[in-house]
Amino acid sequence: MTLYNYYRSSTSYRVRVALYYKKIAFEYKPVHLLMGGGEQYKQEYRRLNPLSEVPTLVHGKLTIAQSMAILEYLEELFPTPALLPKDSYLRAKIRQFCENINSFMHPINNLKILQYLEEKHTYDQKAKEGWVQYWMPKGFGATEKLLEEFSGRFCFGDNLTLADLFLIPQVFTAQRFHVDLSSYPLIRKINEECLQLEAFVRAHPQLQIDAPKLI
Ligand SMILES: N[C@@H](CCC(=O)N[C@@H](CS)C(=O)NCC(=O)O)C(=O)O
Repeated sequence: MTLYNYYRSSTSYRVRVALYYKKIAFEYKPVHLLMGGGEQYKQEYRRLNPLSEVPTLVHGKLTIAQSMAILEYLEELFPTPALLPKDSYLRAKIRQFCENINSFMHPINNLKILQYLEEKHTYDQKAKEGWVQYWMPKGFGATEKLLEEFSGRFCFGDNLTLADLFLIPQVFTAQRFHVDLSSYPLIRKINEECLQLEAFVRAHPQLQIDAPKLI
């Protein structure tokens, strides 16, 4: 398998955790989202992903985009260790949780949206942070409510699920934009818990081959 991705892309981070957690060997192909106007726009990459986004998984002759679709594919091909429980209601609630992040929260902080605000509406870094800080808590509020009902050691009980793979990268992005997380004790607790796990350590943005070196 080959994963086209970018070190600090939260959607890429989700997939990396699954690959490490399920111990699936893969080749890491960096797609730099900023260099030279963004490698995601190169013709060669657009053939794999016409939306010009990461991640994209290539498995032999098969190409899959959209992190949720990739994760469901990996779960079906490599069911152990499971990232979804057997119970249909819980599976649906986990997908609801993931979609809150994927459909509501993530697009708000997506690079191309922020670039548009900068280019067309002259947003500077502070204004972009204000934008993210306005919207993201609405999603985290709904997330915390779900956690009050379903969480244990992790988002849904004591087993790791897809919900954790969506939450932790979103927290990473929130921290980049200095979103105040003090009102979300469960989110913070689960974030700390997950960051101890080997799969999250290995998938962490700062450890990826395309991450800038910290001096
Ligand atoms: N819903 C997609 C979103 C993918 C996405 O937006 N990826 C971002 C990085 S986190 C991206 O490639 N952005 C490129 C850009 O905005 O130009 C998924 O879950 O895979």
